[in-house]
Amino acid sequence: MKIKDIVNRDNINLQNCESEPIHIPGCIQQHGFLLGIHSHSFDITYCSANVARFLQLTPEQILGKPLQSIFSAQEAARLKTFVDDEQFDQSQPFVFTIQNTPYNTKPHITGQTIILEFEPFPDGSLALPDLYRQTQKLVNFLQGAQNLQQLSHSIATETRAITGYDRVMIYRFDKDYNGEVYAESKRDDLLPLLGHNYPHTDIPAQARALYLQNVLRMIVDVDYTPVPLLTLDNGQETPTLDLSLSLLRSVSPIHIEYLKNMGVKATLTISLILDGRLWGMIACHHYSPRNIPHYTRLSALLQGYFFTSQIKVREVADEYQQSQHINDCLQPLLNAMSADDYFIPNRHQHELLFSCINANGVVTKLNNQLFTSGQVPPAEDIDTLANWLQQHATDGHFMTDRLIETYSAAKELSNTAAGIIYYALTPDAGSYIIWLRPEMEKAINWAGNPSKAIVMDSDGARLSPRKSFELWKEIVRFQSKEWNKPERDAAALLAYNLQKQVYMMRIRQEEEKHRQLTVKLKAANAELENFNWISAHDLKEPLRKIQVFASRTFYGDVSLDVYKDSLQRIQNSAHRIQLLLDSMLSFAGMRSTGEVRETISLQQVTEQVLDKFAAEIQHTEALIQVKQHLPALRVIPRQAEQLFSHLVSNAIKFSKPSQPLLLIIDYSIGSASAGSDNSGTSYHRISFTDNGVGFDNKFAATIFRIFQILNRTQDSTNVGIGLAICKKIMDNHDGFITASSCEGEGAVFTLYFPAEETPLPGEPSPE
Ligand code: BLA
Repeated sequence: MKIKDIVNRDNINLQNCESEPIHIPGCIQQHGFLLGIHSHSFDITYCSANVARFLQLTPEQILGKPLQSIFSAQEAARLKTFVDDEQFDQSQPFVFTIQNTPYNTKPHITGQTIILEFEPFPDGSLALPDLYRQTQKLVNFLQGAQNLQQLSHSIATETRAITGYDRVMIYRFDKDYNGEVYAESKRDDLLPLLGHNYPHTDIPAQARALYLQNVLRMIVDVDYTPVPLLTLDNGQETPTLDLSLSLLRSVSPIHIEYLKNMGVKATLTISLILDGRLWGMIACHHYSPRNIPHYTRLSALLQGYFFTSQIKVREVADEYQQSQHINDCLQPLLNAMSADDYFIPNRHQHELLFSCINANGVVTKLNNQLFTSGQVPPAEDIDTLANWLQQHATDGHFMTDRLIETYSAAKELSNTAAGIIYYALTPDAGSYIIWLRPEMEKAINWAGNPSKAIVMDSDGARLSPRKSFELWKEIVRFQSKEWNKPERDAAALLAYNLQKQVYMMRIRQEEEKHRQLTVKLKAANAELENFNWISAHDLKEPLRKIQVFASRTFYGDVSLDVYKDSLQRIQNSAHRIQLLLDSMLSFAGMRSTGEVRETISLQQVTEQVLDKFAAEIQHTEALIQVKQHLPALRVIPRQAEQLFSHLVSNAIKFSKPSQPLLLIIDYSIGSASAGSDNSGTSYHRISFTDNGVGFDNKFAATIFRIFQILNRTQDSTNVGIGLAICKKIMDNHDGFITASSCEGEGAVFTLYFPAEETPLPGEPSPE
């Protein structure tokens, strides 16, 4: 039967190399040979074209033959046992002896083929490394290294000592698989690569996937000529042989070109795998061809395993230190929060609020009120950003160190908000917190310009790997420092605590509203009771009179005089009922709702009122003085006028018959008198001091009740509604009125208007 090779001749170039099927090249490196054996029949189905160099048998003499035709029956039986077990102890070299030459053999199975790779022992021996010494050293590194980087240097140095490569690097990936030479040990005369960065394209995704399966690879001589794999041509489609786990696998020609451009002749690469992800590699370079014995490879592998076992521990230790520090800052902050229900309104300037997670500024919005601290963008930019976050962070959380990637306006915010952590505090847009970090210009030392990693060849037909590995500095802009885990956790904890505060605040505000409502309801109830009493008592009295006098006119013979007198009395009573009903209606109509407050001058109001009473004032020779100019306040204009009218007309009404009225209107600002419920709050005080009849001071409180009449004057129009209305008006203005007097020596009525309306925290300030 004819023989054919299975070489993959797809045209691989730099544009399609991301999809190069590197696991099925169909050829191997030339320092060993390969046999493929059918796992059931044990017939030889594949062999590398160079078998004759090792076995003195041509492919034609081997292919299709049973295994025993090459190996002794005993060796063939050993292999069968291995296949049945599907177990293979990697630590022991699987030594096949063919024609009295021992070969280091790596058997493994792919599909229905057992792949046997044979390498002559490079130094002709099976020398065991000094494992005790190696382990001892590893333990010393462990104790001596302060951090991961120091440990990396020790591992690089020791791996170089064990393997003898010219350069050994610990190559570390970032989250996008760009890499950095994190630690390096090298021959003195070589230029250092330490700190150089390489773009992710240098090790494409399929290569990284393969290195997760196959953790140790060698290129013995980059100038090798690939050796084709051969199989019998049975006229069917050419098969492929998966060499993923193979050691001799021929390497991607692009990577070979890459190494040649670097001047490297041989490599050894060991995968560093952490939590199923490629964390990095131990990359060894040699500037002449190099092969190392089986046990030396295993020793190098041990370095890799030891190192990866330490990465997590070291990272956790580093992280622990950071979180310890953050916790130290967090605790006083949380204490302050639990001590103050209005922490943000009162203490949003607390520096720890942003410094504890190493942010440079923080923006908090609580019930639509904005609080900022540290370095923050202008308010209108905050609003736009917050709206965007509200729409895009549908789960109420967003975090980035490159806002510019998702938010186009971020460029203008780079000096405050290149990176952010956002938490919504309520489902609506009214409450949130955003921590901010400015951009951190970062210089990356690329080995060559990464955007020119692929350059056109001189003939333009093919692409070739970049030839320049010279230092190329890139300045990365519009990015902040990354938010690490302890910082992210602390932000989440703070946001959670603030959320609780916001909800508590809302509950308290609801409570306060209800409390105020209850007070109003109580007052309304008291009024109603008064009304009841009035209708039951005050109204009944004139009604009864009407009945009495009306019946007098119905029955018996009454004289005209009596008749007239009765009619007169009926008319008086009806008039009084009319008056009482009018007063009740006007009082009931005194509601604060619906009437808009305006800033008006109370001085002007007073002057208008005095004008209104000018005739009476003149008539009674009353003297009314405004001692201190009255201020302009936010009041309901109609009610202010009513209020001042009542107080002036009251003073006139209750002046002493023997002495003209002297009424002094005075103004001051300050807290309410000590002992009052409202002491401590600041008020505009307007007092009306007269020299009239006054009243017994025991009525100082009840005087404001509706239909309270203290001084039974001749005036039948007085139903005792004026002061009740005054009180009502002051209630409507969130203020109050007091009265005091010494009977016969005049009275003082004082109005208290709140000096400043302090809004509840979180509520918009009044218009
Ligand atoms: C493979 N590229 C690799 C490997 C390394 C690198 C370590 C693993 C193979 C090995 O050598 O064992 C890259 N080697 C480096 C880097 C340093 C180093 C960065 O020593 C730094 C000091 N390579 C390119 C481009 C492509 C490419 C542009 O630069 C294609 C888009 C491909 N690299 C490529 C391929 C492999 C590879 C296909 C797989 C080689 C194989 O295993 O067959």
